[in-house]
Amino acid sequence: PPLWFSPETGMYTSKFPSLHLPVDPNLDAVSALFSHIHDGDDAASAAFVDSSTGFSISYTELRVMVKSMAAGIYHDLGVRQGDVVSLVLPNSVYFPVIFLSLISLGAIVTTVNPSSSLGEIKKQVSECNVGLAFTSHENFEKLSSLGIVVIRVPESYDFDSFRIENPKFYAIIKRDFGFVPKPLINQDDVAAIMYSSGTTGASKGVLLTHRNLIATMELFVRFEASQYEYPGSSNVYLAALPLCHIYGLSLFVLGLLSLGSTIVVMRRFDASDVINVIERFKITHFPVVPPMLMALTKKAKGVCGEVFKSLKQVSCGAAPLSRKFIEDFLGTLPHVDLIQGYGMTESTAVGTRGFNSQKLRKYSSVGLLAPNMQAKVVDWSSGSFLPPGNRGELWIQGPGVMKGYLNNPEATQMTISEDSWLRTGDIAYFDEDGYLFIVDRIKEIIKYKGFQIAPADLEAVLVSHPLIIDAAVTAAPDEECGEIPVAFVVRRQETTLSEQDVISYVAAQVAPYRKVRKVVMVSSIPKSPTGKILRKELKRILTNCVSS
Ligand code: 4UU
Repeated sequence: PPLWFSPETGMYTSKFPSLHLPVDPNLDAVSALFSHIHDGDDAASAAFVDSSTGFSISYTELRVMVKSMAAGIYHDLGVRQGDVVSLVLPNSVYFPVIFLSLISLGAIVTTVNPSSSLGEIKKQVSECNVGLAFTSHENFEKLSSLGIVVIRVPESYDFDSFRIENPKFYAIIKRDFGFVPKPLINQDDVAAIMYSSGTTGASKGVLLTHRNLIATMELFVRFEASQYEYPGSSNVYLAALPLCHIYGLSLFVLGLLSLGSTIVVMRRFDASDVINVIERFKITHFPVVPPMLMALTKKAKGVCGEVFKSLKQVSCGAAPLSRKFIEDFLGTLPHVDLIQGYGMTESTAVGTRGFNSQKLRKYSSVGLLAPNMQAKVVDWSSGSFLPPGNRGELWIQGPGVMKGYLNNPEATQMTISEDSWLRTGDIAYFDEDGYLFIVDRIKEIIKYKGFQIAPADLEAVLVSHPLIIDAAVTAAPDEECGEIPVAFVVRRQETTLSEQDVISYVAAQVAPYRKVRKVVMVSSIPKSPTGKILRKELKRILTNCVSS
């Protein structure tokens, strides 16, 4: 057997030597990050650039801004260690500044997708006990209605103009350092609460510690860059992934900053604009989700190859990438290295990456286990641990794995075993070279364009309708979006409630990406004797509807 698999324990270990992670128990993630940035060339180069205006923040300025902002948040807003603050923000160069300032104070950040509905925001704000939120003008009214302190983050990067238009934010970001007592932060203190539904049920707060954030920085981002032939500081990354999701957060708010790379931030992904941005800013690396890869390929077909001269690597993750998308991309942009990565919110995005993929090009693999990570492939009927070449549920272990779910010991216990294995809910196998392939998902989540949708969240909305007796939600495959949510609905006998009525009802209460896109009226929901929805059965009904 290969060195990286033990038949005795059934354990896969990373093929890469372990990295020494910082041992100081009182190292916080922000200090860990800045410890890698030294005065000199790196400090003068741009950390962030806004893709539409070209406004930029150098590493020197970033360090100062994070300190000023931390002082402003401490003195003017009264935030203290352990307080939970919500970021309901689209991508902007201020997002990372606010995030880092907050966690440097020992405060905890919970990120909310800015397209969320009032109900969704309210749930998260109350579960996390949020007293303060940073948001953009679109969500200002919504958040203010929740009776918490709300700080509006300006769209403008012209300090002189927002000093007048938004003096509150100006005062915070431009504050003199003054004296801010340095809190004693333990690596095991929670720094962020991200939302995920895990393997089952409604979406839950994932507790990520400073140790987890340091792990993603070191094992996912810095390790990958150490495998390149060129220095990480020379790379220009395009940040079009949402910063509120773990994939974007790990890269653009944490890891890449420790390398001195330049990050060009797009407010939102726009395929037509992306080509111009790649050319204008000489983007070298572009992390995407599958629908973005497809859109990029489509646009690239009509464009002269010169435009993409700078582009070295496109990395894709968060959802399965079809062979068709891969082939189409390779045929269109053959000079660009394409790799996949795999991770979860619950593992702080640490998992596998196509590290060093120049050697073996296995495009449909999600890559090799990151350093310091272990895995098992578990046979779900016998519980035995499977050797390379065999499919089973993937379990992973290592310093990226979350502390647990917020206020939910049952869900934590179901997800993390006693000997600290994280059950991923993904079906996978390792090949004879140690490359991981994700082949299926047994957990309930639906992945729409890489975003998570928890069926249980939509089911709760559906059954709140007075004319709906029962409901269940499952995924239908979709070429462009990966999967779309389909609702099975049992309506009151005497009503004329239509499919469109159901779609509109849900759409009014959830973020646009989470809305139900198809409705099937049924006379009952298939359930087990204990009342659990039989999701496999739903999938079977769906396949029959499509084929008949
Ligand atoms: C098939 O989506 C994420 C994290 C994405 C990520 C992390 C590190 C991408 C690239 C990278 O290098 O987190 P969640 O919590 O939203 O969703 C996690 C789930 C996984 O359990 C799996 O079902 O998303 C799915 N998934 C993938 N599926 C994630 N990456 C992949 C992938 N192929 N490459």
